[in-house]
Parts: sequence; C-alpha cells; structure tokens
Amino acid sequence: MNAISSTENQEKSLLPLDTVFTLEAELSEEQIRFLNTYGFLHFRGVLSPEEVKIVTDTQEELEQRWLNEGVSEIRGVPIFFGPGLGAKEVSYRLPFCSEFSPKLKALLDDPRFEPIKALVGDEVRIGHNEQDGVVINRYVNAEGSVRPGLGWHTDGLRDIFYLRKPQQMLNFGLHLDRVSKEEGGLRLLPGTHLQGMLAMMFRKPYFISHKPHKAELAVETLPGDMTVHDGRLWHRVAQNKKVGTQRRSLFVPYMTGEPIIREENSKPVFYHRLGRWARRIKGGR
Ligand SMILES: O=C(O)CCC(=O)C(=O)O
Ligand SMILES: [Fe+2]
Repeated sequence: MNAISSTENQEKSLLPLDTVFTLEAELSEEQIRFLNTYGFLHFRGVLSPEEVKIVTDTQEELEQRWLNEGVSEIRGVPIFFGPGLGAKEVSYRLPFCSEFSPKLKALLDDPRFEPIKALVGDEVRIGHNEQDGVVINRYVNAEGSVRPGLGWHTDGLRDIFYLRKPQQMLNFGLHLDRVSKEEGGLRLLPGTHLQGMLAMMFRKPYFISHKPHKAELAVETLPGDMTVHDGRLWHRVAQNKKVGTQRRSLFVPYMTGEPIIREENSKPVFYHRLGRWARRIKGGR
C-alpha cells in the first residue's frame, strides 16, 4: 500500500464516505487515499448479471450437493444449514467454493481484479485452499434461522486463531443482492483499521454485539458490486428486519505470506468450533 501518512490522507481525502467508485484498469490516487484513510472502497457493477448468476448457481449447486451427501464440514470448516426462503434447507456459509467450481475459479482469476490484487502486494494469491477459502454467505430472516446477520468483528483476528501475527490483508466482497440501508447489509466503522492491536481485539465483543454504532456506514449495494476492506476494519452485517428476506455475498481472500493450506482431513479450527457451539445454543445445527 502506498505510504501517505494518515493525517495527510485525512486532509486530502475530500470525497464523501458513501462514494461509490468504478473499477478501472488501475486504481486512482484518490481511490488509494480513500482506502488508506477509511479502510474500504465500494465499486459498482464489477460483475455482470450473468456473472452474478454463476455465483448464485454455484451456491445452490454446492449446498444441494452437500446437503444430499450429508456433508457438514469441508476441510474442518463447518457448512451450516438452516431454513431458507422456500421449503428446502439452505447453507448460510459455504467455504472453499472455488475449489469445487472451475467456472467460479476462472471468474475470480479474471484480469479485471488485477488492480485490486496489486494493492495487496506483488506476491499475492487468491487463498482458494487457505483458511476458509472463497466463501459464499447467505443471511436469512426466516423462522428458525440462526444467521439473519453477523455481529461486529474484524477479519484480521482470524490470524490469531491460526497462531500468527495478523498479516496485511484486504478482504474482497462481491455482493449478490440489491440491499438498501433499511434492508440491513454491510455496516463498516470507517478508519478503525488504523487502530492498534488492543482496539482490534477489544473494541467490541467479537460476533456477539450487533448494536448499531453512531459512526457506522451502511453500504447500499446492487447485485455485482464489490467492496474491499482492510482486514483490521470493524464491520458487521445488519439483519433485514423483514421476515422472508435474504442477502447473499461472496468473500475472496487475497493472501500474502506463508500459506496455511487446508487439506481434505484438516482438523476443525478452534473458532469454528466456538461458532458451532454458539449456533447449537440458538437451536441451529
Ligand atoms: O457478507 C458480508 O458482506 C460480510 C461477511 C463478513 O464480514 C465475513 O464473512 O467475515
Ligand atoms: Fe468479516
């Protein structure tokens, strides 16, 4: 990332927090300054409607296949199922998706994402088989759902569970639904990526707190939008209050540093065991 200091960033970055950018062959200085200052960027229409369908079709195929086969985890990472909008059960979180879909893998390897990768560094790779791999999420507000939203967290803390110092990391989210502020969706706390380690660990109780923050930004998306956020930024997914609604997103980890490859027979990760335990308390599985 470029080395403009954060105070200089604050002075120069005049664009409003809710600016939505267009992804071009290179990122502009303004975009980089925005990312350095606030810890995120939002791009409109990075995937075409046909490409959004590739992702949602992959989600449906994989969840159906794993449900039929009674698979409950992939490489030690749970896939959890629950009620969807129709009669069928659905999965709320599918890990390692690109490993099972060549079409999806090819889409994510498309050159349009190069300027984003360049932000992370020279030796950057998509973590197709690292940590949780490429994840497709589904948040459902329906009777019995244990995942209508996701509490406050940073993504960087995962590294601590893997017993290593949080690496520089950017998370890339592809948004698959139209979501207005009233319909819930991604909420970010701009600038919190510049905090120290203590604030990253203790600002809020991880995944437990869903309380709106006065400084939070609601990211309003159209299908095919992309967001990039710093792994140290605090964020959450606000639930849609309306029953019978869902939101879907795909997360791509761009990695640097020593890979931690997850194999077929990898043991469950500690924080996923905690998650499973918490879901069971809520009556899920
Ligand atoms: O669905 C989203 O937009 C965010 C998901 C997220 O924060 C996560 O999986 O860590
Ligand atoms: Fe996250």
